[in-house]
Amino acid sequence: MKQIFKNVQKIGFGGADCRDPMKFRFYEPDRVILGKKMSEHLPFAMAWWHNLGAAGTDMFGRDTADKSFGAEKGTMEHAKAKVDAGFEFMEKLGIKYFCFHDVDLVPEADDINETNRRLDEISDYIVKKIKKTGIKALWGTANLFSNPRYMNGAGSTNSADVYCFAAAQIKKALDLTVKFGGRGYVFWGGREGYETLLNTDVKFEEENIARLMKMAVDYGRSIGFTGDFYIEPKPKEPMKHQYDFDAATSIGFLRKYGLDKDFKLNIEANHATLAGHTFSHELRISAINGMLGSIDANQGDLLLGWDTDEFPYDIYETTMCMYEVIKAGGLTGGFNFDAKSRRPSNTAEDMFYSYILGMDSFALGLIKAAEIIEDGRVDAFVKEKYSSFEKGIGKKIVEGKTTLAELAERAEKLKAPKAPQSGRQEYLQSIVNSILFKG
Ligand code: XLS
Ligand code: NI
Ligand code: NI
Repeated sequence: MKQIFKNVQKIGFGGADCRDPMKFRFYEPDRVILGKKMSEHLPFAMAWWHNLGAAGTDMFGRDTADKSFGAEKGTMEHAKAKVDAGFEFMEKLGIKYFCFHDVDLVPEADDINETNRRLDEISDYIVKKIKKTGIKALWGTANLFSNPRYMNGAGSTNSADVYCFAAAQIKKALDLTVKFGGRGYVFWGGREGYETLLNTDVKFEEENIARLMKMAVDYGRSIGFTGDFYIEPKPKEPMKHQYDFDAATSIGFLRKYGLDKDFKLNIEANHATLAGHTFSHELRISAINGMLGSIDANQGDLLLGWDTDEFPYDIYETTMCMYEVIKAGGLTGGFNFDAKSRRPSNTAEDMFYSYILGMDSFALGLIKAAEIIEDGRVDAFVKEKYSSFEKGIGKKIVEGKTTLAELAERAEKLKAPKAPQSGRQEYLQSIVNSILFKG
């Protein structure tokens, strides 16, 4: 078959000092870290929409990159060319998974029956590639936000007919996810939110979203989907208020509607920062609730208040992310690069440089997180910090063997407590720095 990225060979490992831009400096798939191969710690995925679709258009200007891959855009030939390009791209980088929306795969037709026919055709073509390469879907999803019919929401719409279209798209996207061997299925509530309470019944909308998710679970299980469903929290954009604001909000919602056994969370770094949290915070909240499923690996710009979807390069962030992931025992999903090259990075080479940067940033983060854990000082400090709850009255509190009156009695006897132990934040940050940077 004709190569699309003729000038790029398979990306190998060059080592930290390597000056060849088409080599990894840190990502060595077979290197064992804490008893597991890097490739198992880091199941990377390509995002179909950004990598094969987004070509630089923004609110102020049109495409800067050529993503026609030799075919006319908007045709089934182009849809197939994207498949060819995508699989060649993933093979060259050693990426084993991809993520997709239904309408990333084919041009959407006016009639949903025709869109579904196109999806059948392209998915047969994709399955052939899957069989040849072993590359599978990490997760699939339905785009329930671009089409004008979703202007008032999908699960939260005021139109029962639009709700049916959302259901139809989810049904088809679940079929495709199963067909592509997907590990998960994502709900990102792009239009599930509101601008003003003056025209919104929040309670009703929330309940209707839950009903749609419940039906999706029932249908998924009925066709043999054994993976996880995920909510991908995001606080705003496109809507002013979105129902899946952050991890804590989404977990509360899932528990309220009895969806917590089938759902986990897909945490996106840039969404975490938009919610006013750190990426690590969102990962920790998910993990302690048994709901850390998958990650959309990108990075925002703290000076900008929207989802800039940049390729991650901040090693402090990737390190602290991997610290959380390792502690949580890994992901059932993986690391989807929901990221796009910057608008002026408009060549095919830039597509590769972007992924090399992202994969290397997470590989280095993994190496450094393992070093922090093996070093042990941070863990030891945290354990020691709470040690007053390991004995005496502290132990009784934890075991639920005391009363408010007994605690008050002890306080009265002590008259005033000793100052609690220092939090030592700066000492701990300096340990992390000493592991990250060797000078
Ligand atoms: C948008 C979301 C989106 C989801 C998939 O902000 O990140 O890309 O990951 O619908
Ligand atoms: Ni995302
Ligand atoms: Ni996003």
